[in-house]
Amino acid sequence: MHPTEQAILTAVQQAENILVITHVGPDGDALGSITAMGVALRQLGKKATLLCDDGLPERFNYLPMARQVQPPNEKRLTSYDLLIAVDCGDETRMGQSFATLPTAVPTIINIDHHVTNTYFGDIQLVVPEAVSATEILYDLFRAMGVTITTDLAMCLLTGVVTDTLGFRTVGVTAKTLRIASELVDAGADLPLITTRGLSSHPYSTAQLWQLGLNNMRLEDGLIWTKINNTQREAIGYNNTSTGGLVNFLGNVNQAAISAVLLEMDDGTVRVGFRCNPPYSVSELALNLGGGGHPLAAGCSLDGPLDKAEALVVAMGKETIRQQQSGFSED
Ligand SMILES: [Mn+2]
Repeated sequence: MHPTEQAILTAVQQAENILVITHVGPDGDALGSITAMGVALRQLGKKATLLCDDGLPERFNYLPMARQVQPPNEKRLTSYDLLIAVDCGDETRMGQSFATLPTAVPTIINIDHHVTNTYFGDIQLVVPEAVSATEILYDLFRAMGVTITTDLAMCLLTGVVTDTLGFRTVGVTAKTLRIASELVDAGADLPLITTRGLSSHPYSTAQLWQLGLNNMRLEDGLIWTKINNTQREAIGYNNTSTGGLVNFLGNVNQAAISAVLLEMDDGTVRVGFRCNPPYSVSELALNLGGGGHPLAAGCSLDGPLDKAEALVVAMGKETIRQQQSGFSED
């Protein structure tokens, strides 16, 4: 066993009450990871509390332990022996679930695959090459002797399928496919996961696309759009993600980088970035106080929306210029 895996196993064995937190505005990998960890800890005879600021969207309610994934509430204990953060590039991604903890947790384990991970915590299992946090968890669980049950396979495959957009992203390797096939062998329902994790969406998401596509602009390789708070509230869209719109825009042939700005009710602006190789958006997001992966990243900016837009457009175009001059030197 790798020393980091051994350290995680020891920390888990020594802990009684374990807190697991995933990132705000959770995606399929965040939710697959937190529920997978919950199922694994339960199998190991541990008590686990699963926290996520924004709860679990209904389309992921097929996940085992889905109902246990909650925003911080009275069910939370006053102290925990161990905190495991999954799919979080930095501590702020854990949101209020972490920020409002009444007492500090003595040991923090950071399990993640974001290239911008800050290596927070006491034990770090950060694997940027992994296509999803659940891909890391698969290897970890195997090393820890956790049995990959059908329940666990459903959680793990959900992360792999959603973060790779159905095995379509550049990081997908033969190993990813081998893990996926192991998970299907263990009983995971791939068509269900693909439908619920990637294809299905509420009408409000279609309305968000309608608004976003109406406002879309393309200049100097940057394609972007914005949705203000009034528009967002009018359609009842209460998610911090862009509902796939930023991916759609990122695949416009004439665009190098795409950005979608979403104004939230507290006045902050959530920004999603996408691009295709050889471009990268992780540095751009990091420079704006966020983080992510080379081809998919994001940040949260202070309002007002027009000011945030001006910043994103200026820095987005500058990123494209700089990266293009880098390509021509090679
Ligand atoms: Mn992820």
